[in-house]
Amino acid sequence: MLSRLAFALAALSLFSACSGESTAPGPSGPCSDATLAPDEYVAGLTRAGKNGTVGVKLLDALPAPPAAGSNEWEVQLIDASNGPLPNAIITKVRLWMPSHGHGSGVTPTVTPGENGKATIKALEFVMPGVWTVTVSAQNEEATDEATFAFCIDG
Ligand SMILES: [Cu+2]
Repeated sequence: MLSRLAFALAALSLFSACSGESTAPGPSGPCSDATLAPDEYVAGLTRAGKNGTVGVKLLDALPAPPAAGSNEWEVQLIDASNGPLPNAIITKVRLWMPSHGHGSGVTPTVTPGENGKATIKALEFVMPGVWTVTVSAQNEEATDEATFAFCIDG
């Protein structure tokens, strides 16, 4: 009798564990690959440079959050303390879909502005999913690159 009760309790706890899992919102949609952790878009989002020298601040995105189709970003090159780097320039902007292993097919254009700022146009996210945008930059002393990742909805 006691062992039956123990078994019933064990079965009940197993059941509740499973039902608990099933009610949790599971990953779904175009960005369900759990190995990729896209950024949550906010104006002013910063990404440090890989080498710790030239990072990028995403001042504004059009549309916001980034979406499928053609996007335009206002960015600013920044140092490790998020201060502007007036003499840094962007050398390359690369779009990539890590889970599919392909890029955009469209080369973004960069127009430099004041105080390390730049306008990046023709950011073409050609399909839904997680996209990375890697901004390569350099100043007098260093070259660096900073990468954003966003979930692009269909
Ligand atoms: Cu793709």
